[in-house]
Amino acid sequence: MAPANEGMAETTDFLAGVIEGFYGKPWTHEERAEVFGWMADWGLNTYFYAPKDDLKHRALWREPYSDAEIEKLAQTIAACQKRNLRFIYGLSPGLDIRYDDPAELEHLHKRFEQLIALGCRDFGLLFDDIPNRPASSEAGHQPSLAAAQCQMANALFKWTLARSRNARFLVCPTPYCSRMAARDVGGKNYLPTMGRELLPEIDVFWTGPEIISREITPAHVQELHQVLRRKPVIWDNLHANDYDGRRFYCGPYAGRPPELREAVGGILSNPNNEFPLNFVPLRTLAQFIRSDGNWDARQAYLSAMREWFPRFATLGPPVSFEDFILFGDCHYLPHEEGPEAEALFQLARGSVASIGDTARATPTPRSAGLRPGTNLETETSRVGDRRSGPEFARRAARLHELCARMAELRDRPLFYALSRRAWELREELDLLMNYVASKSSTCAAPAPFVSDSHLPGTYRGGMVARLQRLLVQQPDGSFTS
Ligand code: GDL
Repeated sequence: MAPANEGMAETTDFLAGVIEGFYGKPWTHEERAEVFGWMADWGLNTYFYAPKDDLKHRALWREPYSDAEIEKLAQTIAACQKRNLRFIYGLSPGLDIRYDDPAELEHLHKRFEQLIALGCRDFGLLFDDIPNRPASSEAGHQPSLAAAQCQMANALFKWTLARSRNARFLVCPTPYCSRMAARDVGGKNYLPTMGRELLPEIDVFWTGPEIISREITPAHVQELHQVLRRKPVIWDNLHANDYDGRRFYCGPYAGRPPELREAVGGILSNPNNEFPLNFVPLRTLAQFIRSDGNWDARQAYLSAMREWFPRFATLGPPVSFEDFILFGDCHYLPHEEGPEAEALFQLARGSVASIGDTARATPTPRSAGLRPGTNLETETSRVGDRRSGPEFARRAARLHELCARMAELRDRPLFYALSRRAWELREELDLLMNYVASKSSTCAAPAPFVSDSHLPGTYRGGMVARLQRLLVQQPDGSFTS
């Protein structure tokens, strides 16, 4: 790691930090104050306020904040600035804004005035996740949605600059990743129009090839740079979990080489909804921002997990660091498990496949065109191996025990953030361990295996689970019935 003053983030206009930009319950003031402390300690410099479900941020964007809300925001802005961090306020008017109505710009001014009065200096206008209606019905006299948004953003930026000299101003486009751009989300030629018509001082957000990008390369970003005529600022959803309530991610900031830093105007992570689960994601982002060329995401993860570990103090005897890593590896990144979890999965698979006649030969990850470690069930299959059984039983029992011990965590907010996921993991391990043990027992009659704790209706039940079983996703992403 480079010493703190050597990282490129020292160039103060490089935005490095956090965007609270997810759907769901916004963080509390106390949680934000805690993240500001982490960021200041770790050398991150920016917090971007954009919680989708702050009603006044999006659904009720025209309504002024009440006195009580202003009071809370004032505290948050003060706490942020006390740490010397840049506070950027984002507003998302795109659900229903009428671009050709001058009264709408007035509403935007009124909201920004409320924020400027609190000391906020930097702003963002977000047009992500809005209806993709034809430009004619929503863009007024503008020839396209992109042109209408650019005109509005330019006007608001100039208005802001007159009140906040040197204001940083960012826009999130309606197509904010390559997949969306390729499908003409926001209309044809949206990005070239934005590149041409948006004032060059305004920054543009980008999430990469995908909304949740496994990798973001400098080459990818440089291509976009040509179109946008500026370096994009990465809105990084790698650790976001608002799209799947059963998961969270505590793996490292990964899949982005250090050279990416030169190619972008900043990197802001939009992480897990559950605030306490973001220690490692943000710690490793900070390490990445400051690293020299020798970046190793796994090493960064292990060192961040070591720092996070004291928070896992329990009422009873300490949990082992080795088991803690296994648990973390089960909640690693969207597209891959950590190596310890992957090894456990392969042991489980080998044990199950060795029982009865279920062993099948299916394509290996490589022949299916996928990377090893991709966590699609259909991707890897091993012919059963009876020797997997004892090792699986040993490791699964350790993990099962750790999940149970989570209930004893002294840090209760941390436990509450983890409890449903730990519970679910424990339930699945319990079922598999009992299944393997029962089927492997030499004196077992060839009877069906039943678990009293996993009964139809209460286990994997409910409408969502039933709907999920109707379609099967193939390794290439397509669906079959
Ligand atoms: C999105 C949303 C974001 C959400 C994330 C993950 C952007 C620009 N917008 O598409 O609010 O948290 O996906 O679900 O990323």
